[in-house]
Amino acid sequence: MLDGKGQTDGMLARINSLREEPGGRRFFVNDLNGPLYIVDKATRRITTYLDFNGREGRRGLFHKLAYESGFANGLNSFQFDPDYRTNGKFYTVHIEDPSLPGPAAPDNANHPSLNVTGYSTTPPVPTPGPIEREGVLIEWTDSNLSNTTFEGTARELLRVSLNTRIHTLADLEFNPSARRGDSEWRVLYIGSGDGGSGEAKSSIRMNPQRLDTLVGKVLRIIPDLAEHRSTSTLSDSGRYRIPNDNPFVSVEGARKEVWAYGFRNPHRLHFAVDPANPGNNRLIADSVGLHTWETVNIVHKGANYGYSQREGNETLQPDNRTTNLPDDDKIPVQITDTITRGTVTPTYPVIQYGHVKGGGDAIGSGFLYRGKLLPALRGKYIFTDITTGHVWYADYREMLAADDGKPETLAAMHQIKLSWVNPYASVTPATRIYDTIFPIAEAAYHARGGKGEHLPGVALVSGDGRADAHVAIDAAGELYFFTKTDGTLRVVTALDAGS
Ligand SMILES: [Ca+2]
Ligand SMILES: [Ca+2]
Repeated sequence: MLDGKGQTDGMLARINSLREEPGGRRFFVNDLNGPLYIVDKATRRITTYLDFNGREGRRGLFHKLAYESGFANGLNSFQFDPDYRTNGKFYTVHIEDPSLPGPAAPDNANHPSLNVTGYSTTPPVPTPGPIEREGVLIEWTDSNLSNTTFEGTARELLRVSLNTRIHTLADLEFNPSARRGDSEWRVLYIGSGDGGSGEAKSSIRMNPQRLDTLVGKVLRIIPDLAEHRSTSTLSDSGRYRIPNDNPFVSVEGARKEVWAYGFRNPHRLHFAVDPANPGNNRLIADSVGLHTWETVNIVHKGANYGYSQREGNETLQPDNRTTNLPDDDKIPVQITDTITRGTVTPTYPVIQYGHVKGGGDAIGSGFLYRGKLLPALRGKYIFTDITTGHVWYADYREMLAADDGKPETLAAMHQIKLSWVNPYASVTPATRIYDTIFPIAEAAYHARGGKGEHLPGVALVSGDGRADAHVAIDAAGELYFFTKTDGTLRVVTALDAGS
């Protein structure tokens, strides 16, 4: 229970993502505070599978876990290997504060079934400027998938230096339509935030544009050294491979891992799969904006999404205000801070909304709905605003049409209203329709002991309180909502799609 008005960080679960285990029996849910939980679908029993939080006498694995505050710090994301049922592998990203005491390798004192023999860390991939955090990608292999405990090995794949505590290494996605033998099979896409560099008024402002950094990018790697050997090269660290068809592998000075660049915080990736037409499958990145535009982007190989020279479909000026695009809409291809190689026309979002009333402060997760419970939403991309708790949809075909090289064409957004019965009320009330998930999270927060008048946190558009609203889908494509601030996970069984 909560006992005060403060941030719920460290007190309630800060669920950051939910994934259904291949095979469909259990959900895995990661909590920024450190635990990776298993939720049994039949019994709803919750078990702590791994705990990453080994800070200051805590029992978890990592002494340097940075989890206390800031957004997307802690156990940030995880993803199952496409061949998980056979190989037991999954991947995690967590955030460390390198200035904290203790080793960076996992301490298995309280997790003896994790075999750390031979485990070693990797040198952090440098990022120009001061460093406050490191984003760490680890491959885990569980030798027994039939229980709720981890027993097996782990291997650090990648460690990225981050300038500040915001916009960290984030989401992990495999192409769900890839099959064994395809060039995309078991190829991992990584959303890598800019570490806060792009809004700085110093030289690190160029980091998201620089091809010699891994920040402000979507990265593409092959985690398994035995996979695609003839069509890839070994990474500098020797821990993963890099596909030969990545766009910058032959550009001198560029990081070969880069798939697309010029992002501020592409913290949510989603592979949209169109069952009717595989030609419509796309990788989508939801990226959080600075002062003006939240964006949904269709990710193309080698494309430059403009940040920190663009935000949404406008120019971002050095003072962080936005203005109209220039007549000659080109920006240099930046290899380092001083070396450029030609110019490129930026690629623009297919959806954007402003930091205004009716909009929001920070885009959350999004998914192309393909479930059965909500037929009206099939073929729609559903996404949230984190702070206000707005839920919207856009027609996926409109999004594909807006991916046309023209900054002014965008897919329309439509509000989704939520029907909810408050289970915390003393008398069972009638079902109410809500415009956002915010009041739903607030009711749960109060029922669980939250004493603040509103949810914790503050933001420009949401005002007092942040809903921290996210959406997820299960293997059948059905929707789930979760809100970090009240620590609650909800299944969506029906929606009233408003206009
Ligand atoms: Ca196990
Ligand atoms: Ca367009």
